[in-house]
Amino acid sequence: EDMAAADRAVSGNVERFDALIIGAGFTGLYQLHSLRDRLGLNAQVLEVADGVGGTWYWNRYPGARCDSESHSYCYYFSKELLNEWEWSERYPGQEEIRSYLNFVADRFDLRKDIRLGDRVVSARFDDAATLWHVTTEAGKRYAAPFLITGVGCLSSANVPDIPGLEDFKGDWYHTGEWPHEGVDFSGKRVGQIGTGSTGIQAAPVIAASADHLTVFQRTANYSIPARNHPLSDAFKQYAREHSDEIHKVMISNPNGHPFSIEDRLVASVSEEERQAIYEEAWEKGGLRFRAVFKDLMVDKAANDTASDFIKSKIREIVKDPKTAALLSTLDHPFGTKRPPVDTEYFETFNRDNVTLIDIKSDPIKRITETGIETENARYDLDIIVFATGFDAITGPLLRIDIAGKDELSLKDAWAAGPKTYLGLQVAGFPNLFTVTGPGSPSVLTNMPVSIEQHVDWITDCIAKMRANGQTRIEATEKAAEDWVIETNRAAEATLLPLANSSWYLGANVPGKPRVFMPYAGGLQNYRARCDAVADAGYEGFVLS
Ligand code: N01
Repeated sequence: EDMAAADRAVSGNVERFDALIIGAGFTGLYQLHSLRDRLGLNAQVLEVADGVGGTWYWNRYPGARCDSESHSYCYYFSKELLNEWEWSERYPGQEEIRSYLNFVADRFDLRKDIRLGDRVVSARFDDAATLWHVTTEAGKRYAAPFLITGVGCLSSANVPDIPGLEDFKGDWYHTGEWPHEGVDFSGKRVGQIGTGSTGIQAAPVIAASADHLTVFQRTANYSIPARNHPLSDAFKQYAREHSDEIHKVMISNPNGHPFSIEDRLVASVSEEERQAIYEEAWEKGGLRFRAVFKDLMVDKAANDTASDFIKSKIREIVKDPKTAALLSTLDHPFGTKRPPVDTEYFETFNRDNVTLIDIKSDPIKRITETGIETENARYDLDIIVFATGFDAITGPLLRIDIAGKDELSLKDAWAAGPKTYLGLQVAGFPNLFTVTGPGSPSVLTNMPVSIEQHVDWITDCIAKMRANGQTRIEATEKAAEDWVIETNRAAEATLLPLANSSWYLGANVPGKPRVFMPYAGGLQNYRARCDAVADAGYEGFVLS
């Protein structure tokens, strides 16, 4: 009877599929492959960009590179794929990751089931027919019983609402929507707003070609040197031959990276040893720095030792004492905002053509025809770069007009902050799966590892439903409420909520509810929980 209702609901100009997937990044590509090639479903990916790659399609700003090490920033579901692809550097650059995802799209013949260049604007659930109706900007209409979002956590650009931007006579760009032809900075006076991971990567590269770079800093940031380098043949061979072991490390630790957190406390070593450990980690570089002690993210006193070490490094590197002080006056513990990884970021402030402006003490008042005006000064600029981040995690979902049962909109359901069960489903929105959704570890981890876990869980779930003749799965309100409590509890057990201006909390977007969005209890624990829920017959979900 359901099928009959579904068929009635589908009129001539609605294309019908078994599953619709939004986004052709890491998530969408693997989800399509899994549903189509493992389960034999007729699945379709809808993507706004003119190519695959997701985050790595859009973020073409100067210096764009991943902070995860390349041998871990890829899919592990296929041995063949692992063997066929070779990364060139310790950290993969934007263009190399984009090439990789294009390679994956070709390798698994995915393109024929991906529609590019059209934005999904709405998704509405037809309760009687158990069918999601999806509409795009171009007016295309699709329908499928399952809808899976692979829209990413950091894909909704946040351009701050600064008065006067429309008057600016120069050019301005947000790093997350960078022009494909690139930007020529030579001979230009460039202003950059934002000193997060993006700004910290971009500033050294912009400074190298601009006439002058002015960095507008609201909140100073920690950063660890990346120490990027070409990968040796020996390492490439090692990574290929040990992929099982590397993968095991990645899925059994809290953050999905290919290294374990050292099983020692800061207080368990002498001050001298501690200093030597930090020095060595600083020399090795990258996010591994955070893993040298197990209590850095849970004990403020322990964290202070790492923070102090980094502050002293900043003061050592930056020659001008006033600039050094601005860069090393930090208002949050190390790691409570996503720690950036850099190539010569602090060194950049020793260049003659770079100025740091503290907009905490002298806030930006407006943008004028000729540049940026603060309360106390004017800066003439030819180009403004907004490295101002994203409406993270919930933004990409909420900009689609999603409505579940009884016309309940996702916006209303999440008015006080996101509420999901396991970050995978929202009560009242049957058969909608949100890959790396709020309430899942997502951005606190090496993303491809989290993505593979979600995609595998969803694919297994749909496979089991089909085997059992079930057509609908929905998280219960109670399970979602309990999960919100657990997500809060997990965050409270760490120092993470101490960063007041963190995008993890939504604090970077005015008016956004302040809720710690990702699940901080660790990817390995989260994975075990998801598996246990499935093994218990999808506890907390209602299936029919
Ligand atoms: O964005 P951010 P991002 N006026 O939100 C400032 C991932 N990523 O694009 O801290 C003035 O971190 C804001 O200041 P404040 C990674 O997970 C990964 O840099 O809010 N300033 C901050 O300095 C990362 O965390 C990689 O006071 C304003 C900056 O802009 C996430 O993406 C590379 C402002 C925004 O920092 C986001 O990073 C890049 C305003 N109105 C990114 N609004 C790799 O893996 C914001 N700011 C390499």
